[in-house]
Amino acid sequence: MNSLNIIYRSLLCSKNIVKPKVIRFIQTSSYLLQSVEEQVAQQKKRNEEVQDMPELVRDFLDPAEFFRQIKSIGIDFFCGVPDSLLKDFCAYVTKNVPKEQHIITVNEGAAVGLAAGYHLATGKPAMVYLQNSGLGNIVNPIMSLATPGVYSMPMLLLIGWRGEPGKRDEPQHRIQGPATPGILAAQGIPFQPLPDYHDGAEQALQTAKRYMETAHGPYALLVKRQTFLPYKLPKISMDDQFELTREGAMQYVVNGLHQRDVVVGTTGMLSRELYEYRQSRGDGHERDFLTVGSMGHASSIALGIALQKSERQVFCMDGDGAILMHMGVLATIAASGPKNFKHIVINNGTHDSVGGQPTVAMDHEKFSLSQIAKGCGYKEVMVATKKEEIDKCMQIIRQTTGPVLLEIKVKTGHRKNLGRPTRSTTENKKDFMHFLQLS
Ligand SMILES: Cc1ncc(C[n+]2csc(CCOP(=O)(O)OP(=O)(O)O)c2C)c(N)n1
Repeated sequence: MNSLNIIYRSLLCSKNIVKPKVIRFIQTSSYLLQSVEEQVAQQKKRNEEVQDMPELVRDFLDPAEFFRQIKSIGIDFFCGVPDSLLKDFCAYVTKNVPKEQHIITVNEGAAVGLAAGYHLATGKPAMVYLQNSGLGNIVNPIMSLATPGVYSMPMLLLIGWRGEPGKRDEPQHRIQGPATPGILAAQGIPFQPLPDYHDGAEQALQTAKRYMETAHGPYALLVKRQTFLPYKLPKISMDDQFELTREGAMQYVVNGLHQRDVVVGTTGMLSRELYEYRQSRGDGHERDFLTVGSMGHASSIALGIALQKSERQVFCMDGDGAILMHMGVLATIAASGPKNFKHIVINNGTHDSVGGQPTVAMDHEKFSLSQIAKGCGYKEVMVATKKEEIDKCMQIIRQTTGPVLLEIKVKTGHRKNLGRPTRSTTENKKDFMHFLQLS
């Protein structure tokens, strides 16, 4: 038992004299100090200790075994957008399923379309995996294509249930989590939580199979957090090409900004890193709008601001996964042509914030974000990979008429001790709007 655990246990014994807040803090710290593997080992030990009380046992699904169970109900094709709650299963699929049978799509709606095409060609259902944040993206192709009332396309939806009631989570997930069952019900999709033990998972899959065979529609399994045992993606070979991480690149970009510049940060860890960097510089947070949810919409938010505040330079700090999710907006930005729109895309070739699964932007030989932006009509595009290049590009970009895009190619990865914004979304919005009004 480590020393924090000992302190925690002795605090529990003297519960009456210690405030609950203190206990919670120490419990969290102790948890954070352990690796996932250590936590799983500790849980297995606890399971052994409570052998005579099976109701206290905590189970996990082995991604490999769950994958075998899915195959056994006749599913061979997998597609979707990765999620942190599904990361171990997604990692297993990414590593073990051939490319022709597994496609990481740019958004969740595209995955439903892909599964529909697969069904048309084979008569079989596919699996579509997604975070519940992506439910909005599937509403149209579910309701107007896959649902039994239209084309009756069976498919198995595996949905990461962020914000599950009763569990701590971020503001946007606390809204989407409790609403998730209702959103599925409104679309006529039957669902159940995925059990975290294999017999239960087997039964759930059999129910899904029967529904897909009889009603010929989508069926959903809701995945609660910590359902899967850890499964790590092998190191991505392209990683060593670049020296900077997303966090480092973001810091050099921020160093090149002026006092009155406005930033819209994309969904995921970039905004969290930006928040911490502002904190460490003693900058305040009023210059940044953090797009906590709404993946893929940071650039539209920045466009909306840039068009109204033509005297301010508006920087959108985007990710490759996010820009791919709603890429059509690049054409809208170029066509509406705000001179003050400055688009910085930090391309790590992965969905780093939810487990590091690759995006198509990883293949730098075949795929070029800067050329796509140019083709859409951006006035200027630039590419940087090193600190000195970013410094230089930031000087040029401020003087260049927009819309302009700087793609910064970096390696994947992040700090393990990255925090989350401690200020509320309401405070952030208020301060940001006030900052925008300053002349
Ligand atoms: C509609 C939607 N789908 C999925 C997610 C889960 N999600 C949050 S961040 C993220 C990855 C973002 O990738 P990228 O833009 O490349 O940024 P990175 O994390 O690599 O910095 C995903 C898939 C989400 N928040 N919203």
